[in-house]
Amino acid sequence: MRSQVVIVGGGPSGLLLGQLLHRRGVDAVVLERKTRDYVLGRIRAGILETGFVNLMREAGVAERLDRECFIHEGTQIADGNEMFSVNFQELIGESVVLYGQTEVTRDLYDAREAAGARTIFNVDDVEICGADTEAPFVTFTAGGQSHRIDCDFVAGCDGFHGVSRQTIPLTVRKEYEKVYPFGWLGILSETPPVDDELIYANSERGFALCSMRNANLSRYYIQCSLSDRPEDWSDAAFWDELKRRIPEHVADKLVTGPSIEKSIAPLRSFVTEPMRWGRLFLCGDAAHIVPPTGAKGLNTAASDIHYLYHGLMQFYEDKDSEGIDRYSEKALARIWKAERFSWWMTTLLHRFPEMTEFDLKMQQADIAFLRDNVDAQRVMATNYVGLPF
Ligand code: RFL
Ligand code: PHB
Repeated sequence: MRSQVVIVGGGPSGLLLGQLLHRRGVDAVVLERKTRDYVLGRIRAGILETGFVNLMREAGVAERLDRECFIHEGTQIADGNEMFSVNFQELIGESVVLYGQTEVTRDLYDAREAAGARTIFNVDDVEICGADTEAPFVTFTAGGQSHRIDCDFVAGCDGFHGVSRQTIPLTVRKEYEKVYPFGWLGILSETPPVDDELIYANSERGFALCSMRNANLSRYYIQCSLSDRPEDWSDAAFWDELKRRIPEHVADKLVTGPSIEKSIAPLRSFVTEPMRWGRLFLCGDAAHIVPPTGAKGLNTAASDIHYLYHGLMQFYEDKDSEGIDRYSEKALARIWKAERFSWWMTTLLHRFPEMTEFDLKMQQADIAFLRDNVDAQRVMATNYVGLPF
């Protein structure tokens, strides 16, 4: 088999790249380890930056997104019983969009199928070979048979646990990592959201986030211990704990109900450099992870895809390799800023086990400064809505 590009991983990064390339006549096969239903069952991101939405439009897959998304002009920050808003629209004239990652992925799979583009599910033993030569190829097994696809380029879009990053020799690759001493326990429930906007809450009992998917679907998170398991938390225990971490006047109007999904995510900051090795390019979670506090994970994937897509088109249409040669440098410049912002929001809002009284005072001063200072709010708004590509 031959394909101009092989995309390893059929999550949002791989699917978006595949769709953009397909629209411009570049053939790209997607290899996915799981089934489509499995990928669609993962509840993850909710907040999209304008840059992400624009890429979905460019890929011709934003029709439902434009119709069904919710525009969020700002967010609420709670500190104990106090709450204040950071209004992005008033501060910098921009907003973010709420549209679940599940829906993004569904739209991309639907478009891929409608276009007749090739996706191979349930692949195993993926190996990326000859990435440092002019003639790379990818081998894998599917349906009990071995396969080989020769290609011009490989896009490693296979998430944090994928094989693409591991393909880059340790002598070339440098990894930067910070593991946080807590996780997020998240639930999805068919209840109306407690507020029109997201509420990021710092409390003495730890962080909480009130988010949503639509008028009758809420998404809530609480900071939890890394040793907790979802089954340790009954729905009643979750709701009790959430109510104790958000301001009383918000807790009073919280509508509770049975959870339809419950999961725990560990929190990590991670970047690998470089993001390119020969003809292999890493994109999205394969190259970097942020803690979810700044809502940046999927959005940093989008900027990678933007740079790689334009680089590949420049190569195929203009025979110019400048875009792909500068891919890693351009992508990393933006990623480190998103890493800093996500780390800052995480540090601002969580209780760390080793926090001293001094650390607590610093955190309180940081929140008070944000509450009282319009320039501090503008800095937060600028980062939250997303830096330009
Ligand atoms: P994914 O989504 O992990 O997809 C990778 C795909 O590759 C497949 N795969 C392989 N396929 C073939 N061969 C192999 N060897 C393979 N190994 C793996 C996997 O099955 C999978 O289908 O990575 P991608 O596409 O880079 O997308 C990244 C995003 O999923 C991620 O950054 C976001 O979900 C992060 N995130 C958020 N991002 C935001 O921008 N806004 C948010 O509001 C937001 N909230 C969140 C989040 C992530 C969370 N969790 C669970 C970590 C909230 C949470 C709780
Ligand atoms: C979500 O709705 O799942 C969500 C929203 C904002 C975040 C993280 C997750 O920062």
